[in-house]
Amino acid sequence: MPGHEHRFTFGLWTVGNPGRDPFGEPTRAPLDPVESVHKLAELGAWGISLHDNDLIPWGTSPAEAEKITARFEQALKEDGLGVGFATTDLFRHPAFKDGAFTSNDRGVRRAAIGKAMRSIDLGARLGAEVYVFWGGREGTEVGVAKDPRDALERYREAINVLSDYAVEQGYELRFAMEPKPNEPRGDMFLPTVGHALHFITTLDRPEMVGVNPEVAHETMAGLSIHHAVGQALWAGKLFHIDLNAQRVGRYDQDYRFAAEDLKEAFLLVRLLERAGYGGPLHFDAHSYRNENAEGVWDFARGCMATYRALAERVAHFDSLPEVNEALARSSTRELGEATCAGAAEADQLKSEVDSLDELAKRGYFNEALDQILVEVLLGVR
Ligand code: GCO
Ligand code: MN
Ligand code: MN
Repeated sequence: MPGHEHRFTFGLWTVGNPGRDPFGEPTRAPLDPVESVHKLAELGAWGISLHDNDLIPWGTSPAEAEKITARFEQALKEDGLGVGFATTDLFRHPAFKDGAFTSNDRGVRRAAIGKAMRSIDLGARLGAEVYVFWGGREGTEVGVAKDPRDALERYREAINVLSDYAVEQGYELRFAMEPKPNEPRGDMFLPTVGHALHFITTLDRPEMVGVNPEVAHETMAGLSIHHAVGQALWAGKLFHIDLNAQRVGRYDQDYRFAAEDLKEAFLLVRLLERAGYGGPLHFDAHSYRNENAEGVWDFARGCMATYRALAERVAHFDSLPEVNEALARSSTRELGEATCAGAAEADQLKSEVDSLDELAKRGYFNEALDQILVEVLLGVR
């Protein structure tokens, strides 16, 4: 069983996913958040994450909300579970149909910021360390209806106001932007990790804001999550991560971690382990729709077991002498060395152009290196 050192977390909406899809009604009964806490603790998770309305359904009276929150706090305390991240549901209410922070309607934008403020209060109370912004409805189907420059300016305004708010309240929260290319909107703003990283540089408090990349989201865009997370780490901006699985070119599938593309999952785990990423390892996925309540917990166990198995395979891979040798023949570590001493070397660099024909003769040993990786993954090496 995993222990707290792994910092595995699950969203209340992930294990609580009732199996609804655009073609069919729920196939599983709703799950009490307190029951999710107990069950996840039993399975060895470190914590949970939540949207405001996962815990407090929309329309609940303030008195009732207080009761629900206190009961939930108590459950977390009893089970020793933490809160990985908190976030705001800015996509379910019909008023958000044109966007939340980027709705064309100023009234909706103001209410969206207010809802996020209330939800930040809740997150801080529950001890969340990260506050996530996933732009569920921030986007368009009809491009002509929104100038993307205006939309990004409003997005920026909202994050600036909310970061000021969190600081003024004395909350120790860091923000993480979660990019996604589409679904539910036809095209979403901040579609990839790269877009989000640039957006962060435009903020008033860039040091407070990082990214929350998700395996499925980069994969939907046909991109490599390994590269996306690499760039986030390189920028010092990997504040959180959403782990799941997805096939390229499909609808948003949110499968159990590493249920698809084991090799990319291996590369991702290797990167996280080598980088010493210490944040929550959050599974933002759900059980297949044809599972019942029992299958949900198979799903949760599976996510954690696969992460640990991949981490074990990674350690084994890196311990093999033949891997060391293959990496040397691929010049993998040479990429870690500076290329030159600067423009002062101009004459020398220009003269080295003449070595290109000779340099073209070498191979990079990638076939052999990748074959070792595949055999390690298959357990035959
Ligand atoms: C999705 C997203 C969400 C977010 C969550 C927290 O594709 O629906 O991944 O699950 O992670 O709303 O912001
Ligand atoms: Mn997702
Ligand atoms: Mn997510």
